[in-house]
Amino acid sequence: MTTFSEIAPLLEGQAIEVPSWAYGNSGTRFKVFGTPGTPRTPEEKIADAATVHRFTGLAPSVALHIPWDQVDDFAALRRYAEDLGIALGTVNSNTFQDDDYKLGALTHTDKRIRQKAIDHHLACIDVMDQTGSRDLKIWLAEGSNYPGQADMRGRQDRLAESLQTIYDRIGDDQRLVLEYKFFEPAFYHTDVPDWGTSYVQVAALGERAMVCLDTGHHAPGTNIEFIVAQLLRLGKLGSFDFNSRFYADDDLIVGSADPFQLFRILVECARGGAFEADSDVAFMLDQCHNIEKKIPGQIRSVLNVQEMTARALLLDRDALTQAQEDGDVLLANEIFMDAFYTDVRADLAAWREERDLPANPMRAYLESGYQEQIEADRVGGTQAGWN
Ligand code: PSV
Ligand code: MN
Ligand code: MN
Repeated sequence: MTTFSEIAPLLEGQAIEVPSWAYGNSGTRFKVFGTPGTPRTPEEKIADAATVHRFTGLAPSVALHIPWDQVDDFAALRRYAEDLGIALGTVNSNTFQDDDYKLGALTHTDKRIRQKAIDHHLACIDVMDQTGSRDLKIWLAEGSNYPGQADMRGRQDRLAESLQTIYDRIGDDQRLVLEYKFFEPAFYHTDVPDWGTSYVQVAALGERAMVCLDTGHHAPGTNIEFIVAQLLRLGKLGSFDFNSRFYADDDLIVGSADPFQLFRILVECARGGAFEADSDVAFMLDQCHNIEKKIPGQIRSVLNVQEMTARALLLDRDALTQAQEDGDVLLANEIFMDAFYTDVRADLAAWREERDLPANPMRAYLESGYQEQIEADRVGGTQAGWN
């Protein structure tokens, strides 16, 4: 049996990066509902991210999206964040909102457009140099809608070339993480649709190029924990974008649609050493809060990850290995499910109190007055950047 006090040290180091865009208004193509108190500036998004960290102790950094979080002085933005007790994290590029990129960006047949997309990534690296960010995260909206529309193979070659130029500019302490997504906005083929393609592309670049696994970017029924195991085995799992989905790229609160799937993913993380102090795996959220309040939505999200992490760490690995080696199918499954069904909420509340954190971060936030304050202060909050 593994006890809660045995896993407490591993929980200590848990850090879940929050996305700046989670604090902006977002929605679907049908409607973006405004939420009172929505940030109007990158600084206000950072202040909200810092608030999530203050109440949970779990979210010490916030990811930026360029140009959604464009400011004149990124060094000043970094100081602003640090004064609030958090760091600026992953920088996300954006090559999906410019008319030039309608038929591709890093894969485009036109050299001028490819260069424009490459230059945007180089500008993102300049930002990282100022913000102290380690990771450049690239998600590409590239692909085609109709068979015959594009030369899929030629696009892979151009992608490799463009990524190489970007990678060559990455600093010694920085990384390039390439995210995959099986469809949307392109519907016939996507240039980086799966972990295999992402792996092939980053493996060709070098050690500091890794795969980003967004939990919402797989076909229904995909065994995501298998992909986690494989990428950890290959030393190429750079980061997670956590969220939940029922149907497509829903970007719902992580752990809300299928907590058991989150548990299974985190079990493979534990198995693969991703919670060890020397692990480089970055845990991030990539979510939007379309109808719920954003800060409570983020608080619930990081708590869901913490709770499932605790349950995954409680898995009695020795007993499980024994049952597996004995070929005891049902016992192995029972041991696995026992960990999943363990209620860790009281232990986590006590654990937080020992660390001067509120036992119930959600309630503490709701009682803090922060929400009422931002709703009164901020008029005309901006959209997340897209919908
Ligand atoms: C689009 O699918 C997406 O949700 C990707 O997951 C990116 O990580 C995110 O947008 C931000 O660019
Ligand atoms: Mn993502
Ligand atoms: Mn997505």
